[in-house]
Amino acid sequence: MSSNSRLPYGARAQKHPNALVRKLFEIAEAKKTNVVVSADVTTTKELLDLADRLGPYIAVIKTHIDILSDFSQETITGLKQLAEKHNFLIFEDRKFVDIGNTVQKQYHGGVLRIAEWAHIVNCSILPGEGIVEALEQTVKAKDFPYGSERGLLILAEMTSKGSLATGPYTVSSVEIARRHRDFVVGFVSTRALTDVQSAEVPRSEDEDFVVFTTGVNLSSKGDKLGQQYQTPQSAISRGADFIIAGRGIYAAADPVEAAKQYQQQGWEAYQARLVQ
Ligand code: 5BU
Repeated sequence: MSSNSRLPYGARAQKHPNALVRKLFEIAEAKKTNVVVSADVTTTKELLDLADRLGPYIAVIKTHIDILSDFSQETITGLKQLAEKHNFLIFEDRKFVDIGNTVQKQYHGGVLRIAEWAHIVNCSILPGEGIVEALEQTVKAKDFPYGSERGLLILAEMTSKGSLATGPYTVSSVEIARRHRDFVVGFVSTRALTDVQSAEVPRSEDEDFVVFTTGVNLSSKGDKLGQQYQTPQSAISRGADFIIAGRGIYAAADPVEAAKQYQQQGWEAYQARLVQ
């Protein structure tokens, strides 16, 4: 466990150089939640309805915008309004994995215009470091208006059975993140990666990457398609700063009650790991 994991979100917010991370930690502290709901529903109505009902209990909403059957401007406008209303951030789980020239178009343009509304996106480093540079260029462009409110997570590990995002791939993820600390705000991983040793890019004293952990579920161990779950307590004790739950919340009989339960358990586990 890193020393940062033992600090309160508020303290990390105060000394973090990245404006988006400061905002994220401030939200967590203000709302007493480290829950990210993965709102994997397939219509705009369901998505906005979930966002509005769960908004008070979450720090971030995670979307797969391309699974909506009726995506339109209304989807974006609605999500943005609810993010303001309930003070949460939007994370589009796009998992970019292509050459720089293509990901720039996928990020900024196209029908989804992800860069306009998603505070956070993620990418795999399978194509090499250029993918991070390309995405970073998009938000650093002079005419891009949301630059300081955009950040990238590197997909350093995956939760599915037999995942190949391990070993040298994970080490490279950390090295690339360390070289792009302006834009890479953290990782999607199943644990903190502060123990990753690299002679090439050693860990610096003041580095504070945010760890988002997917595959969190209170009542299930996995699904029939290879998903593997851990509990909020387990994820947070392994270094997760934010726990991501999908079906555990949105498919529950009462999603609001479920969100409150994840919020409580996530918050208690976070408090338990703080320096006493
Ligand atoms: P679930 O319903 O809690 O299993 O949903 C998990 C979500 O997190 C879903 O949107 C996945 O696409 C996403 N996910 C994941 O499950 N495992 C990973 O390693 C990554 C993303 Br990266």
